[in-house]
Amino acid sequence: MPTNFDALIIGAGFAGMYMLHRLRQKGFSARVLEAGSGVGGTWYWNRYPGARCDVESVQYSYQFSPELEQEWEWSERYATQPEILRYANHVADRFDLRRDIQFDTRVSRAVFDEAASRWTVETEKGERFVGRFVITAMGCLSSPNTPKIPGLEDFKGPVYHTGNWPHEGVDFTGKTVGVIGTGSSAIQSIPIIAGQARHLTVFQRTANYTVPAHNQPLDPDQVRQVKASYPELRRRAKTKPAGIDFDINYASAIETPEAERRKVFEQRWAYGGLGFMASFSDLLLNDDSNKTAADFVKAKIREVVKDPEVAEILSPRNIIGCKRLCVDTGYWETFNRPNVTLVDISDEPIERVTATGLRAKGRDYAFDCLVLATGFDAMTGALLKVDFRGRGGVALKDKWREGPRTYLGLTVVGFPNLFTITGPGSPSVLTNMLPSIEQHVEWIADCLEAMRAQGRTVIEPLPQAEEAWAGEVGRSANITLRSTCSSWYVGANIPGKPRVFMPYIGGFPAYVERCEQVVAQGYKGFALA
Ligand code: N01
Repeated sequence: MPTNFDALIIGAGFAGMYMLHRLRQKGFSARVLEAGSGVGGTWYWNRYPGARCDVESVQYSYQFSPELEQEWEWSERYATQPEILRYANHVADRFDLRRDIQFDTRVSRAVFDEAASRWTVETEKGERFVGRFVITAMGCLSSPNTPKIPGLEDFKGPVYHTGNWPHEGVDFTGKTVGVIGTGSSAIQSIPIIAGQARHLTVFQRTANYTVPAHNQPLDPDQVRQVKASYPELRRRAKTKPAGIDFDINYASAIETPEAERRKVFEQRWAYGGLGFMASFSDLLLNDDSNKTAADFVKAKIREVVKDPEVAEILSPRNIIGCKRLCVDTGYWETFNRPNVTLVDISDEPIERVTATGLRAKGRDYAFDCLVLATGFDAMTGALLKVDFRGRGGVALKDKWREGPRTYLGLTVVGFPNLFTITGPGSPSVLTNMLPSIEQHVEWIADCLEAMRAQGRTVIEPLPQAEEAWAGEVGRSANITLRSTCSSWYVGANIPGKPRVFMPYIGGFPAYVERCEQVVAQGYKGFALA
């Protein structure tokens, strides 16, 4: 079996699959190394109950193939995890991708050989592959965070992590369950777990904002319309900061009269979904504007949750949209159920997990099973699990000790011929991941093609280009309120992680324009050898 390739791609989620397809189209040899036993990345691992995408299905899909767009039929406004995984498998089959994907293969180390200008990639099983280029497609939210709660290993029952859920599923019927965390994964899974469990106790450290999904089956007429006008939908989406075709209201919330403002929020609430944050253009720029939206949501919580004390605990104290907004189906309502208890641990961490449950705020709770909905070591976690060694044997984890630094979120000084799809410093998690992935994949494939045409074999960003880009990522983050709270965007959920706002917040259109300018100016900011 060959072990020498033009490119080695790490990960067979949406990024890795399309990267492989694109490189093949351009006549490059490539091999994908994937830790899981199947394609799908995020959608392969995150099989917790209620998992679905909160970007609408007709937008959370590939656009590189009009035939694929036409033949695939989404069934719901927001696709479930099983449906998205079926889609990923369909893509793998349709484009005959599996023959170049090696499954059950976790990459542990990648070393750049300066003399040969090639990477050697090692796997946990001790296999070695050589590639001119290494392209990471490992996802931004793919390294599950298991907090170091004392005693976690003492618990006698099963412990499940939402980000690494058993493939056979879990039936909570008749069980007592404890859930730790109230982020997106918890907010999606809690209503379903509550519907099965004898009793569910939710441990909440930070209350979160969530907006109703109003999910529904897609109307066939609507699907026909979308299919007839996909290019137009995609074009519109690409003009929006998040790469999602939201209707953005460019008015200021605080400057809009109260009655009118309320009407706008009500309309957005009734429509549902992440577009709520586009109710007004200054919700993440102006504290007073933000407060109008936050107060609106808190009033909704009080309307739904019958026990005023519980409603108060569920009401977030930070600004709305600072942590990633959640989208739910029946989340607040769940706390009206007699079999659900909410425990506020904002002022005191969980003391310890015990053999039979856990101890928090001086009280013991007993469970049959425990669910950690505790998120991910975002954006850098998966990358730094691989021991990348660049020029002079320098480790990526040392280079990024003070936080990640990249040029365009795609390349790193000292790590030639390494590309990071949706890497830190790119819009990635602040956008619809699919168009962001496609834009990176196409940029990288075009770059490799241009290098081949010019007889170049090594590409590396210049230190001043990386420095300038890091400055721009930081400056744009500081303009918005988004960098002000303790979110995974800034690494605050991982003890000891440097606090750096990791994604580029300047918006998808501005970012794409910048990437295109770099190419038009002869790969400005790069040294090509
Ligand atoms: O993770 P999170 P997630 N003790 O980090 C709590 C995407 N996603 O898996 O906020 C007690 O948001 C933590 O508390 P705090 C989406 O981008 C998308 O839910 O740090 N609690 C928090 O409540 C999302 O943002 C979809 O104070 C602890 C929770 O665990 C991202 O993935 C669906 C704790 C973690 O929330 C991550 O979401 C799901 C401790 N020691 C996810 N440690 C879509 O629909 C952590 N927590 C596309």
